[in-house]
Amino acid sequence: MNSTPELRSPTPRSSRSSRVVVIGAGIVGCSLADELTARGWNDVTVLEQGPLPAPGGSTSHAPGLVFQTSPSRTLTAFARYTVEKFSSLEADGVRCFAPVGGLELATTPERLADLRRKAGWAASWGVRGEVVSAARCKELWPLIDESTVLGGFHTPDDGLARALPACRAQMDRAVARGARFLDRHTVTGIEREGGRVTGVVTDRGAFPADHVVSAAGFWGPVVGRMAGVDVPLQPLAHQYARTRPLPELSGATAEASKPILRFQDRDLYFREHGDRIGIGSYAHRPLPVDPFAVPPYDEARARRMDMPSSYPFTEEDWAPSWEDCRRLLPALRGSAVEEGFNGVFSFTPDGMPVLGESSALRGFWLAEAVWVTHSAGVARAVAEWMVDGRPSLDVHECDLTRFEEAQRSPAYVRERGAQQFAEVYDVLHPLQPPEQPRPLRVSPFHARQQQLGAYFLEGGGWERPHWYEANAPLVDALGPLPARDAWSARHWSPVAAAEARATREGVALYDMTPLRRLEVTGPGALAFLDRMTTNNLRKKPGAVTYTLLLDETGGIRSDLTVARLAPDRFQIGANSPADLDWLLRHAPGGGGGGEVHIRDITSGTCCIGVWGPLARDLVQPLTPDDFSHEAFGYFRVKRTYIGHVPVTAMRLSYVGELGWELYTTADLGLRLWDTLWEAGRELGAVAAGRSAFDSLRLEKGYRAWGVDMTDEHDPFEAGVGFAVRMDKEDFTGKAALRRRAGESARRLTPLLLDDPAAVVLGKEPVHLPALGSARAGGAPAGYVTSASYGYTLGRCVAYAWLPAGLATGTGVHIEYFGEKVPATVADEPLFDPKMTRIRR
Ligand code: FAD
Ligand code: THG
Repeated sequence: MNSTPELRSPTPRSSRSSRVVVIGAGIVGCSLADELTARGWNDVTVLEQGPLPAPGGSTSHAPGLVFQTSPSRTLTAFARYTVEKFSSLEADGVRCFAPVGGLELATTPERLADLRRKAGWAASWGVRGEVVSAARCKELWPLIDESTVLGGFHTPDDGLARALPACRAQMDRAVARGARFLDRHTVTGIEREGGRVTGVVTDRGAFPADHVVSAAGFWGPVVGRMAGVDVPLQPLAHQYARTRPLPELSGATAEASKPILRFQDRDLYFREHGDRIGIGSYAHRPLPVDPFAVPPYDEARARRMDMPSSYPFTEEDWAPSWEDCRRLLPALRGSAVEEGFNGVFSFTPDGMPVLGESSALRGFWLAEAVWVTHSAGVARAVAEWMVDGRPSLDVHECDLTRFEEAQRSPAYVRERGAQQFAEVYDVLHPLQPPEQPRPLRVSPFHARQQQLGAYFLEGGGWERPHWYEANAPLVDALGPLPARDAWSARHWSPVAAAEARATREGVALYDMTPLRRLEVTGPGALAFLDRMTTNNLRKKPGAVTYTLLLDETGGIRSDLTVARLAPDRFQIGANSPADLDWLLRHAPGGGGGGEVHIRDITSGTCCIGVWGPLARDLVQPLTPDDFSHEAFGYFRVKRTYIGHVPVTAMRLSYVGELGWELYTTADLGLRLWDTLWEAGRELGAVAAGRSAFDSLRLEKGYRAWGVDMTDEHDPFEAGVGFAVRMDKEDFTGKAALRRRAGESARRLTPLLLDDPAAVVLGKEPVHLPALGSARAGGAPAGYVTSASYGYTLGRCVAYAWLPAGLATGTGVHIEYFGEKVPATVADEPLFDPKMTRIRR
């Protein structure tokens, strides 16, 4: 990977002399030392408060089950690398991975369906797996009572990671390359100067460093506090027990021979330990642990079951699970638990790891809330990030900057962490909102939305209406809609179809408040934004530009709208909190100076999208300005008034209709809503929600960053090359784009499902029958990113990463719950390709 001169990062890169201190010698710290030294960063010191080789963190007693498949492509890729790497590692002659396979059981139809969905993810992300019969489950695990089992998901390449040997093997390699591991060193302080980390202090002296990585596991918040960095993870205890030897397993020579087993319907998992069975349970109440109150390692007390990360076994929490175990495995009826403990590990508000460099303290990195399963993949990503400036895999779901400020309070982290524990094995719909804490963030229109019967889901802490029951009477006029399967009918309503139609035929109000807004001001603002993004921003005030933030390899960091409000004043429509971090990180003076000043104005402002063919009829009478096409063109911005409310009006539309985004301050939001609502009455204006919004944007082919495209993709293969001006002087990523131009073998491809009644939801594998890839067990050609029913088109629209060059009309199969759903490669945009609806 090249580092191009236009990237001016405050972090020193690729200097062989970077001194790294890693805090913690659990599986993450050991893997990281290995991955860093493998990249030539040999000045690595790992500081560990406990004694090696089993210092007493979560790794010291992790049973090491590795189920690779997850809804997250990133986590699955992490896990695949762990399996690959540990399979090649040995310590004391012991292989660090035992490929016994994995088996997940279904005892309810809902779970069986979910396993079919999971088989889809496995195929999409490249893990072998197959949904199998109850009889096959019994063959694989003869001790189960299969009478209540409906089927299972068998993954032959899953298995057991031997966590401590894997620590040893990676530690030894790192040490051979020059790393140091110092145990019985407790880090007590993080030293910094001028916003950068300079080293750590321990009970046995100070260690200067250019980079400090906290791999302190569930102690993360404690180390974070030393650095002044919030670490959003909640430690919780989880019960693990081993039975007495079972006669049924006597004579077992191997540590384990049967697949690792999950019984999610009862929140349980199992593995063999020779002739005993190890059982883990998530069925009990959440048992939060205060990381600040964890007793230090006590040499006198320490045994495997008595370490800082293990608390006494609470029998009363175990009892109901034991009954469930004995029902599933009748051989346990004559047995008992021999030893058990409540082991502590980390849960984050969204269940994902927290990785990356802190924006509050440069050079201070986090690699926390990581399972053994994902440890090697995480370590590789963090090492690449430190050495090369970015991981090769898209890790935005794990980036510590993903959390909104409102999602970092201890109360939020505690509640959501406990919920993640409780939901670990639940069948979760992709739209399922958290129950608590809600409502957290609401737009100024919230009360009106409630009056209209909004069906709220949640995103980024925001309450977001998906449709409004007040529009239910419009459904009758639609004609019959295809029936939905139970899964795709969740968090969905036919009212969304009515709202989509109202937008295409009349006018609708969309609450766009959660759309992130940044303000960039100062004499250096234009030059800065021009250098950071791909499109031409050197236009007169009044212009809005769709443009891309690329990283130095040409990968898409985000797509933005940049409105030039005044010569030195820009308003940016952005995606995630990471965009703010990225801009601040690269701005002269850190974005807080007079030259360039960057501010997130989302919370203090609000936005309504007024879209549809009647949008002009609605807005024009309310404003003193001329909103005609001639006076207020497409992708233009004006400061004006709507009734009493001063607004910034931008003429653009993510739903592909005539109209405006109207921005004002939060205090005036309700007035803006009411003004538009009153005026809209005679035009039949409706409020419309995100369900319609998603459908309309996919018909129009507008990409969603983080879903359809990420930093793994370049603009050309993602279909947003039109926003790149290669003739522009220079911008981050330009040199890399020139190098990779035309190389791409893949393309974000629009698909239309053939059957008007069929739907898919996203993440499904796509097969190309013409290439023979639809054979049973054959690897898919790609996977769906976004999908939504296109109510205007009368077909479900899906976008998928597929081999480049597929002709329009090519037939494909999308695998949905194990069924092959035929679809056809289409020309985009699928709707209004001549833009006659927007430009008029
Ligand atoms: P740790 O192993 O906790 O390492 C962190 C280290 O940092 C510790 O050794 C600690 O002593 C050290 N440290 C902390 N503070 C300081 C300081 N100030 N100075 C110096 N050193 C410090 N995962 C799976 O993938 N599969 C499983 O089957 C599985 N089962 C589990 C069962 C149980 C009962 C438990 C408790 C966890 C299980 N996990 C499992 C989770 C997994 O064990 C952890 O997520 C993983 O081990 C975390 O590794 P780590 O390196 O981040 O943390
Ligand atoms: N509104 C505003 N900012 C945004 C979004 C938004 N920023 C983030 C995200 N959404 C950006 N995504 C898009 C995607 C497409 C368009 C606008 C924002 C769009 N594209 C037109 C097209 O492709 O035909 C116009 C492109 C052009 O003329 O350059 O409108 O929703 N404020």
